[in-house]
Amino acid sequence: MSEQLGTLEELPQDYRDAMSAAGVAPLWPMMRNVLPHGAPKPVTKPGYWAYPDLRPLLLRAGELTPVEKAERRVLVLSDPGRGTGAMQATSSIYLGMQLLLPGETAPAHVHTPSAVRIIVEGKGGFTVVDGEKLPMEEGDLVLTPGGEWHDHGHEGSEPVIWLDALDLPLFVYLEGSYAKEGPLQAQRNRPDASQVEYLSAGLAPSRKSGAASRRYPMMRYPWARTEAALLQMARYGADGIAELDYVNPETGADVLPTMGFTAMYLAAGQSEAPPLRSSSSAFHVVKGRGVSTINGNVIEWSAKDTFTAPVFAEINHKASEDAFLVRIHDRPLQEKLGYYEERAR
Ligand code: GTQ
Repeated sequence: MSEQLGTLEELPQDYRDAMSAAGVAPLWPMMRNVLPHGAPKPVTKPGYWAYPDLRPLLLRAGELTPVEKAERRVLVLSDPGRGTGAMQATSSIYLGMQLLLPGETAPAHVHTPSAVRIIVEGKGGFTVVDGEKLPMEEGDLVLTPGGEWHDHGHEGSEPVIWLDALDLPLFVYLEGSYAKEGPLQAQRNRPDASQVEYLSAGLAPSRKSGAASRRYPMMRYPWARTEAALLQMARYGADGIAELDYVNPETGADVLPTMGFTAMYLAAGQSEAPPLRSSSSAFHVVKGRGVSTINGNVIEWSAKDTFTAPVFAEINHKASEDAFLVRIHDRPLQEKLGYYEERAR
């Protein structure tokens, strides 16, 4: 194995010109860029977005740009490693903070990427997915899987703000990202599946033999239940830490093909040093306060803040108050590609 590969500059100019003219280039000067030794070299840098900084900017967007002019009134959280305007927070995860004002609707559309909302603030917002009206309460996780029609509405009296997480970068990379517009959906006359069919973990509606189940049977994960489940786990665990993955209640699989979501609880004073993971991640703080170090960057976070970690990041969390976070990651995608990995520290 040679350590030092040949460079472009070593090659005679006439040869380089001839290669360019023929539309080819030598691999060896670029080999290590695409196949670095031992571990990837991510472009992504740890990012941190304090909610008190984003909120007034988003509310101002509400004054400056009517929803009709925006379709989705969103401020995109750009990876600092790629610069402002980058449509991605990590290699595979897009994050945006979306505002809907009372009485507004965000028109119905369907697209190839999947989206997930984590509700940050406000009452009365809802998303309709495939005819099912999903209330948006603080901390709820709401799925709008790729290929499902969705529109957003607002019946309350205060602004509603939520965090969008999409696997959009992947679809852009694949040149597979597009949307179709349509009329607002007729809503089914019943509460969403989290309130009707999947009220309790371990219980799923019984079906006639052979009856097909829906691909996405439950699209809203109410926060109140997530928090109660985390606290109950932590109560009977050893160390004041609990993690729960959001799963499809019919299959136990991750909720979406590409993105995974994990609810985390760290009791005040607890710390956690997860293994180095090949997945990139974003952390959204639902409640509490603490400090995380991501590749040496110290991030002091509190409720409603968001921060990110590149692949194989060294991550340390410490809660100064009881803290609840949702980790958004791309493990499901990496497992499908057969390379998800965790390395001990
Ligand atoms: O709410 O459907 O942040 O389509 C970006 C693209 C939100 C949405 C985003 C979208 C949406």
